[in-house]
Amino acid sequence: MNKKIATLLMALTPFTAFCQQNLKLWYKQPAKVWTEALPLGNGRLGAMVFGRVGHELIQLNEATLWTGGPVRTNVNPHAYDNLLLAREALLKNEDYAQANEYAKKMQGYYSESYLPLGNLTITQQLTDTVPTTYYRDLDISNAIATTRYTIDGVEYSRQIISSAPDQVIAIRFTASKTGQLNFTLGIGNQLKYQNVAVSNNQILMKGQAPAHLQPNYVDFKDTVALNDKPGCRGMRYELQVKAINKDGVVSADANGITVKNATDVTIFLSAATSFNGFDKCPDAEGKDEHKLAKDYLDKAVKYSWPALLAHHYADYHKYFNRVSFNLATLAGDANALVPTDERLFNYSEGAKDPSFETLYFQFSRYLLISCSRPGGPAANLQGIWNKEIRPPWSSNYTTNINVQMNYWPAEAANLSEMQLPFINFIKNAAVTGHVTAKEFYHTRGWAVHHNSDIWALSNPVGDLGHGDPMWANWTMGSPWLSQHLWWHYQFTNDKTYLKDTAYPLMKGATHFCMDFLVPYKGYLVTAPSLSPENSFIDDKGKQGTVSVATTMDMAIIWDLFTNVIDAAGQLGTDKAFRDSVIAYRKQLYPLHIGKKGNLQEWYKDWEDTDPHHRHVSHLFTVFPGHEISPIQTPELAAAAKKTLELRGDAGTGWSLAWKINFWARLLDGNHAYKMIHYLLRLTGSSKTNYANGGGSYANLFDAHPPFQIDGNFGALSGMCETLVQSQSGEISLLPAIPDAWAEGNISGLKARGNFQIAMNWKNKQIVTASVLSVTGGICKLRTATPLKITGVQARSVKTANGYLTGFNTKKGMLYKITGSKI
Ligand code: FUC
Repeated sequence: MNKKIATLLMALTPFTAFCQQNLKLWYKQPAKVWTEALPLGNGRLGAMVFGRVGHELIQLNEATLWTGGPVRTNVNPHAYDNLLLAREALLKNEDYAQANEYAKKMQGYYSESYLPLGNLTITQQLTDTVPTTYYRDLDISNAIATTRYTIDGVEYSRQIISSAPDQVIAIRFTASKTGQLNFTLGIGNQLKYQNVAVSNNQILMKGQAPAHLQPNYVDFKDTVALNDKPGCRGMRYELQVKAINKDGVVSADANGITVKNATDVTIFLSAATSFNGFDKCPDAEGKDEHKLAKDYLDKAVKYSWPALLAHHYADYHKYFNRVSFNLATLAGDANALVPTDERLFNYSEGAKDPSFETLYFQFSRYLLISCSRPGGPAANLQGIWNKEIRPPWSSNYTTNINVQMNYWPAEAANLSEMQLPFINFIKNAAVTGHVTAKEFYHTRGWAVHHNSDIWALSNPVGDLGHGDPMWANWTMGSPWLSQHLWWHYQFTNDKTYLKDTAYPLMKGATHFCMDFLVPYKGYLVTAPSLSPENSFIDDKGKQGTVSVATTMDMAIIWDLFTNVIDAAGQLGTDKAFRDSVIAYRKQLYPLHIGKKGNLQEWYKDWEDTDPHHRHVSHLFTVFPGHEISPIQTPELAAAAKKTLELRGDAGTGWSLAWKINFWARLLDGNHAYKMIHYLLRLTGSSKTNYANGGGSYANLFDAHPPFQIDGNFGALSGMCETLVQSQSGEISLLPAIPDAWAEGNISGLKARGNFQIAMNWKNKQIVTASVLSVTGGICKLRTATPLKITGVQARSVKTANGYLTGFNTKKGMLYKITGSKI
């Protein structure tokens, strides 16, 4: 961001009487379990800080440390023949069971897994194990975790950061009395590893990841071992630890680093892997992980703690400080004095705590800045935080909702750069997906299925017939991923990016969809087709999953076609292609309202096997799509609402988060708010629950359960959607503001067209607001009451749904707005 924009942004911050809220997660006791530990990250190096007294545990991750290597080609030469057979079974015979069998024969291999880097332990020699004072926190306005305790009159303090500018994790350990620090540092991992002392204050751990690992749900007994079979060996990794002491004595051997009689010690952790891109063998063609880690470390150790902090804060604040959000609260700052676990418990019990909601909002922004940085891999199912050698669902990328949800809030919450790793992943997936499209479907373009990984796997998973087609064979990855390519353009107005990056990829996904669609009874349909992970009861009373033209398939394709038509129009290019997409879009099997008044999920108005299923895939049309809206398509919006009512409010963490977005788009802020409450229910369970266990852990991580980060990001997106929406060519201010948020202010939210919004509201109506037009263009605002725009001739026009105020903006100009009562 240039200086001028930064200055203008400062001016955006509205003046209010609210106290600046205390953005900390804090606790009165150490973490017993991982979901009580506090996450730090610089996009690449992740740390989970337990804050223990005598035996500190810091669990570590490096974002590129995965099993496996580049994807194979020609994995299933029979796939295409079985596609034709599945189509015949579906379109000629309506034999869904038979189609299911053919679909199994269209499968390739499973994805790989994301791995932990290891554990750092700090064993401290203390005269007592029970401290007289104890405190730990995560300060999300500065991205720093602190643990403080007093024993025998000595206060010990550990502060820890994961620095993006210096690419190390740094821990400053101090004692309030001279020479009282006595501890040993150890490092270990569940992977095979070897520890070596490098010098008298430095050790390193090196190891290698397995060349392949089956997902945990496939073979629970499989042991994790280096796979030496011919071909590409697994990824190498290295962790280097160095202690810099101001006083006392430090020594090191292969077992660890020992510090004696010190007062102030800074510990540096540097790590790297041999990962060298999705298409390079991480062993034979890998990077020099030792040199990478050493170079980061050698550079960082030259800096003092204050210098490290200064670099870290400057970098972090650049992103985090873009948005401020406050809600009026009668409690003032009192709730911030309650420890976060208790606060979450009170909230679960129904306590009103608006500043907890804004803390959660900002925590999700914190998480995105911490787990997704330009140049690194996309945030996976657990962001970058994983302790398991065989993580749930491989901690990979699931493309039928989860990985997209990670990036739903990136643009609106003013963290556009954090979406770049995802865009890079999509680019890679288009490369492997091109081969998949050709080999499995004989189509142009690129195809991606249900799961992917750092290698950009794109084939249908299932190990050649062992996966259930209801998830394994889902085909709509490339069109759904393409939505994010388009959003990034819509929010940035970057035409060069549109022309060189987004459009060619979107066109490739469009080619795949055009070729995959088949004519059937006067329409273009998908066959085989799935509504992710859900099943139906057909006309004959039989349960099925593989069918024709599910609503989600048609909606995702409609979305891509609509976006690519718009993109080609904006670039003034490809007229013939654009015309053909328009013609295809007209023939898509349309949306239907079912007998219960709901939006139909399937080709026919079949019953659901599980009416409360966690996936509400057909409402892609409402969010993240925009085919249905209460303003433009009120009948369909009513049907979507009915669908949500029939589905019920319960679900997994991500399902609850999705429902916040649905209700916001349906302009029911109070129901959206109800879902926020639902998601912010304290749970300690890590036992997989597919039905109704969704909630939040004591460290505010989302609980599927188990932990999945998508719910954190989905909830942030939903909160943004209650405040600003911009999906239909206008910017709606406070479109679904809940009663509980009747008064508040926010600055720095983004809207499509590259506008930055600040608003101050009371009684759910705008008092003052401002729009910063970053790149110029027409701005159309929809509000409940008329607006005045300083220095601009603009009239608010009354419509059936509030007022519309349109005006032309100039690049870099800030427009001040006042609301008026009706
Ligand atoms: C999809 C969901 C599951 C889980 C998994 C990672 O398969 O249906 O609930 O979130 O992704």
